[in-house]
Amino acid sequence: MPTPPPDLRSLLASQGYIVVPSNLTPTTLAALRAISHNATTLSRAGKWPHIRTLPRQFPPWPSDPSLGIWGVQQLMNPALPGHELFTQTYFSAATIATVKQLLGPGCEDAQLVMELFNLLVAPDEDFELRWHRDDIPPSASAEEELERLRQPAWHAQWNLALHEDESLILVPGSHARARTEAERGAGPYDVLPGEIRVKLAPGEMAFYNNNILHRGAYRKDVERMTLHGSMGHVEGGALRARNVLQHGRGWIGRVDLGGLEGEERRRAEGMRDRLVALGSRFEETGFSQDD
Ligand SMILES: O=C(O)CCC(=O)C(=O)O
Repeated sequence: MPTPPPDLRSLLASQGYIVVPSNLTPTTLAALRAISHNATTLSRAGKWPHIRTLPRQFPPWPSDPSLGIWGVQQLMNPALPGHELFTQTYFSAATIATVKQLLGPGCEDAQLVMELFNLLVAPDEDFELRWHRDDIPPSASAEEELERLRQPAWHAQWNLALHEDESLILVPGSHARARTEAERGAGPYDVLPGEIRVKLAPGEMAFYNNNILHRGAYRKDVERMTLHGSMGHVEGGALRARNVLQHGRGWIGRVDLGGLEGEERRRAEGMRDRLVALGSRFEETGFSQDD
């Protein structure tokens, strides 16, 4: 009897992360590497202003790359060369199918919302992110953490590695509980009990709960090109609005879906329109974290 496919939603709920194949063909993987390399070169040369700059961990990032960069933002912005393939990759059938499984039984196209698609790259200097939860500040009490962690995630977030990547460090299970005393007392870059590095081969994706305790450790001499995306559910409302819109909003309505066809195109248009609508409802979202 064939082995049934793993229940990805249960696995994500228990571990806080999962690793799955992206089903990218070798040709698409090579093409994504080429446009990612080009986007990184433009960013380092000051010709693409939407970047993650050193030494800042959270948005808003300045657009001056002179201290170095660790990411390129807004891959689906039609002003970025290569946006067509980035956009096709974001809306790919394989990603949509996994996201729907993770968002729960009965999740339909009409409930999906376009969110972010960025690129994380090897920094110009070795650089580490502090332990954090994306949308809960470190000042939160245990009760406040639990209150937030008990709410449904209303989105799926992933890293899709174009080269081998083991930069993401997390504590499995920590998305479902408040920090322990040891975690609260630890330094920003300390080794935490139970931490693991998420190891991805080229073409693999890690989906993770963005409120799991996690950090990043990046080396300038280790190639990194990892697509960093998220997709939401319409029920996410204000919770997702801040998470997504703090990364900039001018590009959203302009995303070019001309490279998609039929059913895929209609689904993507609906997703984009729902993000535009979210932006109209939440004009001032502020930022999730202080840097
Ligand atoms: O580099 C990574 O994979 C993690 C990035 C991260 O933690 C963040 O953007 O908040």
